[in-house]
Amino acid sequence: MTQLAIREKVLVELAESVVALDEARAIAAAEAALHEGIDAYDAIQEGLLAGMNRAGQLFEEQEYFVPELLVASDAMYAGLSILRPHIRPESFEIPAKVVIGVVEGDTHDVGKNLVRIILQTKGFEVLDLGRDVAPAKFVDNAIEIGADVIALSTLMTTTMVNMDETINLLEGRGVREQFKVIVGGSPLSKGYADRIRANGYARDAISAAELVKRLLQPEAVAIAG
Ligand code: B12
Repeated sequence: MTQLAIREKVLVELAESVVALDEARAIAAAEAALHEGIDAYDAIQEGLLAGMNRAGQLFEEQEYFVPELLVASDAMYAGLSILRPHIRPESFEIPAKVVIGVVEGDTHDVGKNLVRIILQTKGFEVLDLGRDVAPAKFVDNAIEIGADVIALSTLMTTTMVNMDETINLLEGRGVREQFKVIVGGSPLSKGYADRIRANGYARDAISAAELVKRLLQPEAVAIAG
C-alpha cells in the first residue's frame, strides 16, 4: 500500500470510529495515525472532526439522537486525548491573554475546546470560561485578568444574539476598546461579525489563531479564514 493510501485508510478509520461511537477504536486509530507519521492536527480535522460532522448529518436525518451524539463526542475526545500532545507546537511568540467561552444558552463546546487547544499550542495564555457563559462573566473575567482578546463561540442560531449582548455590555461599561472580540461557530459569518461590531471572525481553529495573531499586530486587519 502506498503512503497516501495508508494515510487515507487511517483518516477514514478515525472518522468511522466516531460515527460507530467506539472510544476504543478511536484511541487505536489515533495511535495508528501517530505511528504512520500523520500530522496530529490533520488527523483531528480530517479524521475525528469529519466523523463528528458525519454524526451530525445522521442527527439531522434523525438516525442519531442526542444520546448518540454524546457518545460520538466521547469517542472524539478519546482520540483527541491521544493526538493533542502531538500537535506541532509552533509559538507565535505574541504575549497575549485570551478569554474564551461558549455564550449563554449554548452547551456545545467541542469547537470551542479545539480553538482553545490550538491557541494554547501557539503560545497564547487562555482562560476558558466553559459553556453557557453569561455576558457579564465574559466582561468581568476579561477585565480581571487584563485580557487582550475575548473569543465567543456558539453553534446555535438562537444564542447568536448573546454575542451581540456581550459586545453591548463591553460598550455599556466603557471598556470596549480594551479588547479585541472574535467570534466563531458554524452558524456565524464574517457578515454577522461585522454587524455586531466584533473585531473578527474565523471559520476554524487554525484560522482563529491566525486571526488573534493578526489582530494583535500593529495596524491589524480583521479578516481570517
Ligand atoms: C455534537 C452536537 C451536540 C452535542 C454537543 C456535545 C458537546 N459537548 O459539545 C449534544 C448532543 C450535547 C448536542 C445538544 C444539542 N444540540 Co447539537 N449538535 C451537535 C453537532 C452534531 C456537532 C457540533 C460539533 O461538535 N461540531 C464539531 C466542532 C469541531 O465544530 P464547531 O463547533 O463548528 O467548531 C469549529 C468552528 O465552528 C470554529 N469555532 C467554534 N467556536 C469558535 C469560536 C471562535 C472565537 C472562533 C474564531 C472559531 C470557532 O472552530 C471550530 C474548530 O474548527 C451539530 C451539527 C453540526 N454538524 O454542527 C449539532 C447542532 C449544533 N445541535 C443542534 C441542536 C438543536 C441541539 C439541541 C438543542 C438538541 C436538543 N433537542 O436537545 C441541544 C442543545 C442544548 C443546548 N442548549 O446547548 C443544532 C443547532 C440548530 C441551530 N440552527 O441552532 C445543530 C446544528 C444540529 C441540527 N442541524 O439541528 N448537540
